[in-house]
Amino acid sequence: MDSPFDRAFYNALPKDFHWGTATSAYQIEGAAAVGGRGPSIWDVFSHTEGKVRDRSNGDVACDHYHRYAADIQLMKDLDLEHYRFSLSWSRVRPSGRGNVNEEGLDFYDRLVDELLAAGITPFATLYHWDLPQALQEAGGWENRDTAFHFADHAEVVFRRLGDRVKQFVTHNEPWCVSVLGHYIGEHAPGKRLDAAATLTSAHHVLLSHGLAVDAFRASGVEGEIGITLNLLPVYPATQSPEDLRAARLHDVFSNAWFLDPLFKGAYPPELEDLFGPMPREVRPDDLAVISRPIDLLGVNFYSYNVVERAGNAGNAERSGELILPWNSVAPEERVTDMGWPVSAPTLTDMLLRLDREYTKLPIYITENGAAYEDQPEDGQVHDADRIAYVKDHLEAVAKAILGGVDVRGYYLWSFMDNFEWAWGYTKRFGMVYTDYATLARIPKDSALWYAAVIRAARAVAQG
Ligand code: IFM
Repeated sequence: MDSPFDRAFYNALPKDFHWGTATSAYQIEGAAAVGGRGPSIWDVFSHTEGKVRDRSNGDVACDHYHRYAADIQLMKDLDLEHYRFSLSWSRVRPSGRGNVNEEGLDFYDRLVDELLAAGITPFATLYHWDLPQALQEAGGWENRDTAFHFADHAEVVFRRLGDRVKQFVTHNEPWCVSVLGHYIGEHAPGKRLDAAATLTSAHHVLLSHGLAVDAFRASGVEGEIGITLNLLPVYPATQSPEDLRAARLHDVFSNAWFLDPLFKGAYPPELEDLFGPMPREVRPDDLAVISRPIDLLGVNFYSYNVVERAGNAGNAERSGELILPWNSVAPEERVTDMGWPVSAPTLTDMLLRLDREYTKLPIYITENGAAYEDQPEDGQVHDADRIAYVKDHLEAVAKAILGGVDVRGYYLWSFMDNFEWAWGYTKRFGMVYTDYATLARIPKDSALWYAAVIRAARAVAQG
């Protein structure tokens, strides 16, 4: 299959651009009760009636725990060069603190060795939402101690994998941990409408990030560390002061809440307009820890929004029961199977803005992709929509690079169809199709297309 890009596209990218794909532990590993793994909040949540659309859970998922070698062989066959995975905290430390489970660490050791043997560079996420249940029972992310337990856990991982893994992110999408987990209730631990818990959990996640960065520096590991945020460009429907204010508040809610403390050492004042006063758990000295210098920023990107002011409570947008002071009016002529509007140029905008307003650090697109209703036909999956989505977003990345943004890599979400949290197995994000009845993997057209893109990029880079 020919690459759809012209030479100018490849020439825009740095020669060692990271071509990769991404997954997370709970979404693919399965083996929930194997090898000494302790339960996480997602085991408990997914086994609670009414929490997951198709009543499924991650007990088996893609069974990657047992099939990792074949999965890595498939990655190699697809010419992938980089792989972002997450570690299950409760596989490494079943209760979140105290005893380390050597069998759990051994799994990640084998995974990393197998990747390196296949010529694929590992990129590790330390936390992708699966908090050990024992820590939740002690208050979860609302308890300040959890931040310190996370840093201890991170240190164990650095010591064990840091000789071979050279890039880490502490957290994946703190917004989801806090808002989906403590306000909207769609994610574990499933708290709803608790503004104090929402602000406090977000703060402790950020604090734990800073503490883990300190642990990384102290470990002496030669490598890079950062954090991954899910960012959403927000545009006002008109230039009226009311719509501009609505867009600003939505931006605070989705982006500045996390970007500001990390890169400016302060929370945006408008956060209080949304959630009320900052709880006392937010200690002023914490901001210095949260804003410790990092080496890279991970950006997860899926969609965008256009908003107008909410005229009154009756037509304001509801998120859970949170009455948000804006109405979403993004055009919906092109949406994914998640219902998320698609507009790749908004990714360019977001990257240019990060460079302008927040950081000159290397940026990695640690996730980008789309769910579509894929169906195998005679052993093939023709996912033209996904190819178009990824192509447009890669072009948007190249445009940002030409605009001066230091983007170093792209990790397609996801390597294979997997457990999509509250949506269970009903949404398919993979470039590889997972047949959940047999657990067979079928590379979709997008996987073959992406492999061709990578091969062409390699040929250009080699001159
Ligand atoms: O599947 C998730 C992933 O775990 C985090 N980022 C968004 C993806 C799609 O919803």
